[in-house]
Amino acid sequence: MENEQLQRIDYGGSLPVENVQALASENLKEIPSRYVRPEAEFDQVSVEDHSLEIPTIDMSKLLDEKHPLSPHEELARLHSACRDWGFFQFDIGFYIVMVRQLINHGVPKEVVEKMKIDTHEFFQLPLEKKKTYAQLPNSIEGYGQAFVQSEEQKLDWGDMLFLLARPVSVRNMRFWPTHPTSFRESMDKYSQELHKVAIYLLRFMSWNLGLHSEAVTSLFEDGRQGLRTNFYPPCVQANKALGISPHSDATGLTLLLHVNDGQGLQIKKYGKWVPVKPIPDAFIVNIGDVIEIMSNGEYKSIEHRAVVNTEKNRISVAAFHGPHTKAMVGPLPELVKKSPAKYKTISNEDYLRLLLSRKLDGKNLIDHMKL
Ligand SMILES: O=C(O)CCC(=O)C(=O)O
Repeated sequence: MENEQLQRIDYGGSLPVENVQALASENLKEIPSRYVRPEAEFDQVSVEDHSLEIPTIDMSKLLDEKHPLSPHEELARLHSACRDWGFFQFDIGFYIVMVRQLINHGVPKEVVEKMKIDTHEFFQLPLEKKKTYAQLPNSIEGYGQAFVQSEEQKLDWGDMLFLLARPVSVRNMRFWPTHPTSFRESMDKYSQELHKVAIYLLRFMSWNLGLHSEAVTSLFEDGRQGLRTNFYPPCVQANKALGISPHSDATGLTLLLHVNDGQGLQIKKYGKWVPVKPIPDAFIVNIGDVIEIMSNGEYKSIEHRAVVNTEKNRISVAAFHGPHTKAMVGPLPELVKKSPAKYKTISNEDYLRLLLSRKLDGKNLIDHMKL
């Protein structure tokens, strides 16, 4: 337990900054200068280029050995999505049908819907109530903003609630909202379901990398899962602000859920920002830095960001999956036998400290890990 306490608090935190939802409700004519991001206005954004739509993976083909179409074809599509894009979407509906049949799964559709409702309700609470769960100094969990490391740093137009959800022993219930009353239960169920999905996907990736099926999953079974709910309020100067700064995810695998129908996620491809059009009821999956490192560069994490709009709130839930704390973060030994290591190997604890001492800035963490 002492060790778990250490695991919770020892990594550093984020400086407290103004609440963006409250700021947005002030009828501002202009946003404060710390939120003005020239790159939001001047970086190139690709429009209506169908060749740049992120791939969609059909989970029913992957999961059903008796599917009339060979799962090999879909495995090959998954492999190229991980290698060439680092991003893909899959339909929750297909997944739910298959998983119900395969592992007697319960009621995931309801789990996802309840998660959406409760997340939405949480952000509608009065500010004072939400602040009950505010981040504390030196803690990465709670309600606030993440990765603010200096008073000069530019800020994102969004608030978030970040919780460590797995392993269950690291949960700090201090930050788990009791309003709405079902939120804790919804988060718990959601966390469990998403962990299962992540393990499935990692198993497929192992096969695709020519590894035995447990090569990656053994590191993630008892791994860390963080749930980050993002709230992006409308912004009077939306073209000058960013909801979340460009970054690649430092963990292994992220599953992103759109709570409402707002569009805002963009990925960087061929030097331009490509808007992601979420398909209704789909998870958007992206490869994080840890999988790039473990796959020795075969799979690539990809830079992404979120933009905001003048009209509507946008809410998303990102579920990050990383290896267990005692794992080493480095290219998998089986892969290094085939080609020389392209990344350093360090302990996961050191890796997490490194992550939390930085601001979000493109792929700066992975650049640091490159040999
Ligand atoms: O809200 C989004 O679309 C992106 C969220 C994200 O990148 C994150 O939470 O790390």
